[in-house]
Amino acid sequence: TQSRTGWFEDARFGMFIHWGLYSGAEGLWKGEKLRYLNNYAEWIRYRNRISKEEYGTLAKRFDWEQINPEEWVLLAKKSGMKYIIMTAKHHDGVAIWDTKIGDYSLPKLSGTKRDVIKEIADACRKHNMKLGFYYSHWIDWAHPYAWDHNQELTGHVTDAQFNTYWQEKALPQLQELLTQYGDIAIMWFDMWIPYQQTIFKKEQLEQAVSLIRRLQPQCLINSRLGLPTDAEYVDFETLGDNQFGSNYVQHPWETPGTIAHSWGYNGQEQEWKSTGQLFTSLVGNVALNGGFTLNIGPRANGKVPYESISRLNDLGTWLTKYGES
Ligand code: FUL
Repeated sequence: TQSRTGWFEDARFGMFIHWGLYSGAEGLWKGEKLRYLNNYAEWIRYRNRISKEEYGTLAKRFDWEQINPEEWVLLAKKSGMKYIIMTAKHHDGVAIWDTKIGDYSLPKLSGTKRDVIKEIADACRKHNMKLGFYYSHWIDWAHPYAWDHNQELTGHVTDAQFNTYWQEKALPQLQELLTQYGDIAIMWFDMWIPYQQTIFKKEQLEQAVSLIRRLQPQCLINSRLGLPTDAEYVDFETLGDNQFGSNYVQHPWETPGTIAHSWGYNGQEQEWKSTGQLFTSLVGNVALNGGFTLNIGPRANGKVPYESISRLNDLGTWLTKYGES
């Protein structure tokens, strides 16, 4: 795997983008703040117990005149970042691209022909930026048979039902992402407990690995897929959110961190990290031979909040001056 991961080990710094239907809620639902302290704006459907239909109405808040993914790519470039990980489907189960698997996608819900995944892929190609996709393979609140880890929204799901979700939605959507948008540098999965404690069977996760290896042999797979971390399955480790370098890891690794508290845009955000904290994370990860994937949450009109832009500009200025390119 050395050759496959070489660029990633050199890259060190990337941009994570959390942008989806939840961005339209801005951390508020019918005047009510996100329920429970310490929770993320991209979890609002779950936290505030919003029905699938009502949640779908957030699509009306997207301002397609203004949305321009190229701006995100240019911001990443200017900030000294070498790759972008874009949320293609988060836990809410809403595909950001024009998926053929069902109607619950951002383009269909908002009645647009635009495909932000295609647009960001084109912009990345144009500006020589590596692109990866975040795909929530485990949690999908939009599918009745996907596994809700607390079984609060979907209730009990049998193994056979879960396999229906896996075969009919997850794998075909992965196939779309891997075949319609050119070279994909990373597939970033998100499961934070070992698969044995979930509904997943090893074979199911292996099906995802073989699909990726077959369709995009250079594409990297992160450890949150949930399989054991041997080279065959995992190209790099994703450490805990906002943590860095706490233990020795044998693979290339990254820490995903967010610039505020939430990952998705939250109009109520009160915990912007300082530029100093972000420097510490970047330098701390790199000093320990890892990488840092720093998240921003653009608004439903595509605009990146000023608080994020100013911090990224500071990091970019410093990297231009002192960093190795
Ligand atoms: C976590 C998710 O639950 C968060 O919403 C976010 O996507 C973060 C990167 O990973 O596991």
